[in-house]
Amino acid sequence: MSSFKRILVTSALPYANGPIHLGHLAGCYLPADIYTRYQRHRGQDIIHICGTDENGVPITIRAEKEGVSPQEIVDRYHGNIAESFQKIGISFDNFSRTSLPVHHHMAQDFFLKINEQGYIEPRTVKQLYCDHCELFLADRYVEGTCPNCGTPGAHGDQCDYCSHLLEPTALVEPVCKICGGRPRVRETKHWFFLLDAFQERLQTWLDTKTHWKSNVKEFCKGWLNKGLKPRAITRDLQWGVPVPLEEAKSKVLYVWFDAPIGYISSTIEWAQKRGQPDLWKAYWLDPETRLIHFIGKDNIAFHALIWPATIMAYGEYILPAEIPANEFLNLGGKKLSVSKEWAVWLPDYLENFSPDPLRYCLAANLPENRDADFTWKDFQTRNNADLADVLGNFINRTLTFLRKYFDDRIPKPGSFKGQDEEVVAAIKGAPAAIGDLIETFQIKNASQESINLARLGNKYFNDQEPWRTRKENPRRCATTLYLCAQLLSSLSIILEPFLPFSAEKLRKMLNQEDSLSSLDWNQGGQLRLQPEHHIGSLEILFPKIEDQIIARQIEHLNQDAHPSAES
Ligand code: B3M
Ligand code: ZN
Repeated sequence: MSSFKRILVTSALPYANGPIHLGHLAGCYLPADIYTRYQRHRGQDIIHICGTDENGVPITIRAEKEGVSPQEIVDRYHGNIAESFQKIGISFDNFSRTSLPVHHHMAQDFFLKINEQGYIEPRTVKQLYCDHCELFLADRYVEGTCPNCGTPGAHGDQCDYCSHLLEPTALVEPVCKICGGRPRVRETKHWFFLLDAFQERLQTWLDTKTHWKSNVKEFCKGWLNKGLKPRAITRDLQWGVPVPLEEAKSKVLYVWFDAPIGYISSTIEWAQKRGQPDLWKAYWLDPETRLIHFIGKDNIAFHALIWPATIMAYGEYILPAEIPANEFLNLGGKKLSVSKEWAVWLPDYLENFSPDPLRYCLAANLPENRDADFTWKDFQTRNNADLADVLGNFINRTLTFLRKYFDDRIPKPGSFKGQDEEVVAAIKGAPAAIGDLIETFQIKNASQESINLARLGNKYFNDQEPWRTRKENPRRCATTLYLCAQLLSSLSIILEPFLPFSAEKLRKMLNQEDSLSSLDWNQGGQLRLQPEHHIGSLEILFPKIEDQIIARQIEHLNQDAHPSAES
């Protein structure tokens, strides 16, 4: 397990144009939260920074669809998203929004500085224009067949299917997303970031990232082999960060130019809220800060190439040390799709279930190296088998036995032998074994290693037969229950990053009221409960989820979905 002077974790800023769905959680927010909670409990100086992405076409399209202002859309969904993240236990240190003045200021500062450095130039370009809507069609205002993979429904700036970045004029048979009309090509002026000027420096920098995940390395290699090209970073829109140039008055910054700068502006806001307005500088200017961007694979180009080039062009801030991009989470074997309403929304989930079963089900099935699939049946199985029958059962049988035969107290053990030593070794080794997996972003395996501690506990309980030794060999029985209780104490710390709500309840049941801020990860490897320690009251942490509850969710999902939700 390694330590750093400080760690700055960011997770991708969700567009404030709709609720969070399970794909978002599995893509970056849940792994980022598990990683951050773990590092916090090791006493690592770490902050988790995020916020809503409130500029650009994804917002204005939603506003036009609903006939309301963009401000009304971002106000509604900033609140909706912040609340559902809080309820599912994503523990950000700051959750800002890119419509705030602090962000507009930072994004304009970036544009002006990079412009002064000579890495931005104006160009007259051909753009798609809709005469009917009297609008230049950027990004999601136009849709067509992707020239790269042939999938229809590609946006003007990116194909959701192959993640390829596009220019609207490259689309095959483009149509205006507002009126369905055929746009025509018209000239307009935009400002281009000279991304190609950074080809060499990016290649040299990426060559040092040999340990990065192959999905990120392969994607960047593909782009660099094709040769980087200048990219337009302004748009003919009213909503967004105004371009700080007199001759660009009617234009705003392209949302993907300003959004990653939102990581910095959110950190500035965090420092201001703490009453230490300069504290953000240590996180963004000190090369000893370890910057980690948690993202989904559709954001690799922006985070591993364009944003680092932007930082290089600006010339002061640190570059990302890690970009553990996840693949996609599918739903019932089909691609999760907001437009086709084939999604499980987090607010809907939270109305019917508690947070930890979903945290665990997603953590156990994260799309770390390949796409994963969420089904309601799998969710029920993970809850009923792993959480209720393994973890819940081990908690319940140990604490009930202590209640019935040891007067709610931790017994004094005899000498350890055979299987006892195995249990002691498993406890002592847990923090390092599971910590190493989390630190190398193998969070799915880490979740399974953690629940295996409870599996070991059940096996030990069964093999030792305390119900028999209670009469025949009380000393042996006392040793068994002493070690089962130590395993529970270890689990109440080791499980905190994955199941924060249940881990807290378990600590309470063990009468170990460690506050979250004083939790020490390494104590998960110690035999912490002293003989005679009095345990607290018992509760059932993981009620079983019945078939009819799941059937209702499956029906609800199929009812909402457009028939076109493709497989
Ligand atoms: N708003 C989310 C997306 O592409 C985008 C991420 C910005 S991170 C700076 O779905
Ligand atoms: Zn139109």
